[in-house]
Formats: sequence, C-alpha cells, structure tokens
Amino acid sequence: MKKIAYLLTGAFMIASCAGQDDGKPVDQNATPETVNLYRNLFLIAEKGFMFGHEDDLAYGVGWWAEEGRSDVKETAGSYPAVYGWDLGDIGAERNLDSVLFDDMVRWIREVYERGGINTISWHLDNPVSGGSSWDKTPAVKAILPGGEKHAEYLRSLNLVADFFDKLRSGDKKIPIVFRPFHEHNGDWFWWGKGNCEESDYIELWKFTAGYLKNERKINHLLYAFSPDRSRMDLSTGQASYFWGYPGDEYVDIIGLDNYWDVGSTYNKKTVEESKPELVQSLEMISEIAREKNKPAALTETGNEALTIDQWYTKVLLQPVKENRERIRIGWALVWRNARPDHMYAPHPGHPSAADFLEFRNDPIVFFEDDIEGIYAGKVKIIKQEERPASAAQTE
Ligand code: BMA
Repeated sequence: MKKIAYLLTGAFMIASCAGQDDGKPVDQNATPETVNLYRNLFLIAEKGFMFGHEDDLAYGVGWWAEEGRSDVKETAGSYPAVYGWDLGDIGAERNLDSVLFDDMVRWIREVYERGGINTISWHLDNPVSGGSSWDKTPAVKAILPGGEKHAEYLRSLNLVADFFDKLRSGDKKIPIVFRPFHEHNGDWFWWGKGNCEESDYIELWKFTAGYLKNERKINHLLYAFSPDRSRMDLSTGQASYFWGYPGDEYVDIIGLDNYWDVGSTYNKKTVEESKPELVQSLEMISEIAREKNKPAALTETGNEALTIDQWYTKVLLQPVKENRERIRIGWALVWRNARPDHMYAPHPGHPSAADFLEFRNDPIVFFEDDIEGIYAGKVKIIKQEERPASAAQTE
C-alpha cells in the first residue's frame, strides 16, 4: 500500500509538473493548430533550426510582387521555412515597406498551406507625434489605459486584430508568431529603453496581449519577446536579457535579434572576434528557454548586403554546430531583400549563392521542403529521416 502511495505521489508529481509546465502556449484558448505549432517548435530545436526570411514572397533584388517568386527559392531550391511580415502602417493599403496588405494576407495563407511558418512584427508609428517608429517622442504612457492617446492606440490595435482575424485557411485560423514592440532594450524605437519606463513597456505588452486574446478572441498567436543583442551586456548574465520582460505567462518564445555579433558595421570587433559572444548569446537564450520550458529563436539576424565571405556557413552555422549541445533555437530569420545594399538572403548570381546552397544542404538547417506537418501532431523532418533498409530495397 505504501509502495502504491509512493508510486501515486510520484506519478502525481510528474503529472502536476507537466500540467504546470507542459509546453503549451500562454493563451489558454490557443487553437489546436497553434498548440501543435508550439509543441513542434521544441522538436525542431532538438534537431536543428529553420531558416527564415523577411518579406520573402513580396519582393527580392530586382523584382517586386511576382507570384511564386522568392530569392531564397531561386537560389537554394526551396522556400524558407519561416516568413517574416510587418504590420507597420496597418489601415493603409500598403505597409511601411510598400507591401500591399491584401497580398500579405494571400501570401500568409499560401505559406500556411505549404507548411511554412509566419511571424509578424509591428513597426507602429508614434501615436503621440504621428512620426514613424523611429520617432523617439515618449508615447508608451500616453497609449496605456487612462492615457490621452489610448483611444488612438485601440484603433490601431483593432486594425491589427482585424488583420489577424482575416488569416484563415478554410475554417482554420492560421497560427502566427507575433513579435510586437521588438528590440525594446534599444533606444531607436519610441517603445525602447530610454524613451519609456520599463513598467510602462511591460504594461503595454500585457494590455496588448490581453486585449487581443480576451476582447478580440484572437487565439491563434504565439508571442515572441525579442530584445536586441547590441544593448545586452553579456557579462551580467541572464539579467541582460530581461529588461522589459512581461512575465512567463505573457511570452511564448524566447527570441533574440542579433546582428551585432555577426558582422554589424557598428561593432568594432570583427566577426571572428565576436564569435564567442554570438555563441554566448545563443547559449543564453537556449538556457533561459530550457529553464522556462519555452522555445528560443534567433528572431532577426543577418549581414547587410552580404559582404562577408561564407557568412551563412562560417558565421551563422558553424558556431551553432560547434555548440550543438547547448544551443537550441527553433529558427534564424534574416532581414529583407530590399535592394543590393540592403539585402540579407542571396539571389541567383550573388557571390554568396554557393555558400547559401551549402548552408541549405546541411542536415541541421531546415527549409520549407525539409519539414512536414508542423500544424499537426508531430512534425516530420524529411531531411533527417532515415529510410528503413527494407523500404529502400523494395523501391
Ligand atoms: C528596417 C529597414 C527599413 C524597414 C524596417 C521595417 O530594418 O529594413 O527599411 O522599413 O526595417 O521593415
């Protein structure tokens, strides 16, 4: 009897731990596809990481809004697994980078139906000054409940909710990784450190997530928190990550934007000198993610204009491979291919195209055609699947 009691207690403890911390999204009402995506992100990170690209389908170097095109696909043979989009200028016909919102809705649906993942950031204009996201006029306090610009913020947030609501495929809502108010530990956006109080930033995050989930019943989002590496002092350890962290019950993904360690021209160190810090930053988010039982991701990275030789294999991939026991990231997303001096993914004919192909062929790097069923029970990583010998023989 005693033994049974012990066993039962043990089983209960495991069950209650799992119940408390079972890898579910923070939104208790998340749709089944969103829950599946979330769970599969953990599995993916165990095996390697997915490659992502901002605005991949919208335009590339030398083309604009041509159906089916993608610089990534035309260079590597597959679309990326992850696609970044941005809702800056929501309510207008086009976003801040001139992408038609109607096109974006269609492309997001295409991505979902092919089994890719969509992540959305929001370069919201300054609600106080009417300037851009980069206008530092203090505004966070003013848009919180009770603030003089709250009604205006609600108008924008409702437009965002309307947009999310449109993202459907048949009767399914399309899961989205939402990454609002990103790089907030930097001072370049009005929601950044130095331009607002930390407590106000946190309240803005909580209000935004709460409004979307509870008032607007938007239950197909995973929330990604993404500070910027350039404003983290790694010598202070995990503390450097958490400025503005709204709490475990408001964040699904432990993100990081890191251009700093991978060739930023603002960084005086070379990429070789920065490698230990890139590794340290990725190990840190992996460790935080493990402790919190949430997936980590390199939510933005890249080398502007791809001037560094073999950037994909040597600067991004190699440090991850060499430290695989400690690095677990679901994906790495590079920024947009706007023009030759502001592009991050190769296109055919670019000097780094061959290196990109090598990156794409690595067993731990997943493009869209390497993964199957990310919104279903258990994702299949086709690239790493071993064919049973008997199956190989009968073919
Ligand atoms: C920045 C640049 C800008 C762009 C913004 C939002 O990094 O690419 O040109 O408007 O992101 O996409």
